[in-house]
Amino acid sequence: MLHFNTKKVFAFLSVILVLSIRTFAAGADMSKDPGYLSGEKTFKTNCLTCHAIDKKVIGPALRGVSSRRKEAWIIKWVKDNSKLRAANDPEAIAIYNEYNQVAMTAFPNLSDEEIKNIVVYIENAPVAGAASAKSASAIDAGANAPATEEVSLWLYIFVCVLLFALLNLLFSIENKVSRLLGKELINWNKINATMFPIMLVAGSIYIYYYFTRYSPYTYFSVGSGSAHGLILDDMFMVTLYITGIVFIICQILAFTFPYFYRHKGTGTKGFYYPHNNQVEFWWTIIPSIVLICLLVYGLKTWNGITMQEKPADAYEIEIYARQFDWTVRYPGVDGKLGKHDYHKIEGANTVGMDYNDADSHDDITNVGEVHLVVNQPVVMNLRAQDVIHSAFIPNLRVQMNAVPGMPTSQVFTPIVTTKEMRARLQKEHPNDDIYNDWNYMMLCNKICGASHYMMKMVVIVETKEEYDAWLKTLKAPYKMDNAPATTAADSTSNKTTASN
Ligand code: HEC
Ligand SMILES: [Cu+2]
Repeated sequence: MLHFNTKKVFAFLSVILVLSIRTFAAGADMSKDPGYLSGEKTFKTNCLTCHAIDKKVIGPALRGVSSRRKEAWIIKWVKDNSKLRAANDPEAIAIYNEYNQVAMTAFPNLSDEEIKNIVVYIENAPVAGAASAKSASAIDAGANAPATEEVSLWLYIFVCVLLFALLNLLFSIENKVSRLLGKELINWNKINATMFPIMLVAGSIYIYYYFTRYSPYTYFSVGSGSAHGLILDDMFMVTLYITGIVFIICQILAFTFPYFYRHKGTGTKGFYYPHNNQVEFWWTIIPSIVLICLLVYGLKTWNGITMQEKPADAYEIEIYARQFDWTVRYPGVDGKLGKHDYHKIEGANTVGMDYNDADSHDDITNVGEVHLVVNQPVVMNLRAQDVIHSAFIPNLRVQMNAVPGMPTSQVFTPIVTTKEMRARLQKEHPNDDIYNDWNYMMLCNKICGASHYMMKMVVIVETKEEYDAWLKTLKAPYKMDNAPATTAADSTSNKTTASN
C-alpha cells in the first residue's frame, strides 16, 4: 500500500489553494462608455483570433498602439495593410517582417469610427487576469466562470485528497494490528461484495443529479432551431431510449451479482455453468436485429438530410474558412455566387473571387457574423484556405467539414429566429442573465491550430425583411477594389485585381 508523508501533502496542497485564489486587479472603469463598448464588440468579433491586449499571440500585443502609431496609420492599416506595404510605408513593412511576413486580414468593411472605438477599447481594457465577472458579450459567457467557483473546485479536490490520506493512514494501522494479532480484522471479501450495490445506488443518484442539474444547459433542452434538426433529435432520442434501457438492465445485473453470489464462508461451493447454446443464440440474434434496425433508421435519416436536392426556393451563401476566422459571401442582387480561384486572393478580395466572372461583382463578404433567413432553405457552401475546418452550429444541428481544395455544402432550413430562440432560453433560465444576449454560434469543430478555440462567429436568423435591410449595409469588395466603379464590359478582359 502507498504511504504518504501526510505533512508534506498538506503543505503542498495549501500552496496550491492559495495560488488558485485569483487576484483582482482594477482597470479604468470605461465599461459604460458607448465607444468603448462598441470597440470591445468589434474587437472581439474581428481581432481576438490573432490579437490579445497585453500578450503577443499571432499578432503583437495591442495595448499602447496609439502611442507608437498615428491614428490615421492605424485606420489605414486595419482597413487594408497590404495597401500600406504596396505604398512602401516603412512602419508597415518593418512590422510585417518582424512578424515573419504573416499577413493580417484586411477589414475594408470597418468604418473609421469603428476602428477608433477599437483603439479606445484596447487602451482602456482591463488588464488580463483581472476577473470580469460578467462579460459584455455572450460569446465568451462560458469562458468567464466566476473566480469563486474555481476556488471551491480546488477546495473540493483538497478535501478529497485529505480523506484519501486519512483512509490510507487508518488502513496501514489496521494492517499492522492484524499482523500483530495474527488474524484478519476485516473481511475484505464481504466489504468488496457489498461495495458493488452501494456503488450502484450512489452512482445512480449522482448521475440523476448531474442530468437534472446540467441537461437544461445542453442544446437539446430548447429543441432544434432547424427543420432537419427535429428529425435528427427524434432519431437521437429513439436510439438513446433503446440502448439506454439495455444499458441500465446490464448495469444493475453487473453490480448486484457480485453481492448475491459473494463467498459466504468455507462451506459454500460455486455452481459451475459453462455453456448454453440456446442462450448464446438468442442474445446474439436479438441485439443484432435491434442494431440493424437502428442503423438503417440512422442511415435513412442522415441521407435524407445530406443528400437532398437544392430546393427551388433556396438561396446560396458561401462560408470561407481560414485560420482562424470565417468569411461569409452572399450572392448579391443577381442571386448567384461568382466563380472563385485562390490565386486571386488579394486586398479586399479575401476569398479569391474571380472578377472575370461578372456574377462576382455584386458578391458581398463579411466576417464576424452570418445572417440567415428564417423558414427559407439555404445552401451553405464551404471552402477552406489552409487546413480542414468544420462549420458547426449546435442549435441548428448543422455540421459540415470545410476542406481545402474540396468544396462541400449542406442544405438546411432555420425555423426559429434568434429572437425566438433567445426568448425560449430566457424562459428556461429565468435567473441566468447570460441568455439576455444569447446568439446562435458557428464554431469550428476541427482542431485547426493554436487559436482554433477562437474560431467562431455569431449566426443571426431573422425575417427576410431584416435580412435584406442588413445586406444593404454591406459593400461588395469588387467595388472597393475597383473604385471608381468600372463597367461590366471590361470584366471580360484579363483584368486582375493587382491594379492597386
Ligand atoms: C489573421 C490574424 C489577424 C487578425 C484577424 C487581426 N490581426 Fe492585426 N496583426 C496581425 C499580425 C500578424 C500583425 C503583425 C504585422 C504583420 O505581420 O503584418 C498585426 C498587426 C496589427 C497592428 C500593428 C501593431 C503595431 O504594433 O503597430 C494593429 C494596430 C493591428 N494589427 C490591429 C488589428 C485590429 C484592430 C484587428 C481587428 C479589426 C486585427 N488587427 C485583426 C494579425 C491579425
Ligand atoms: Cu478551424
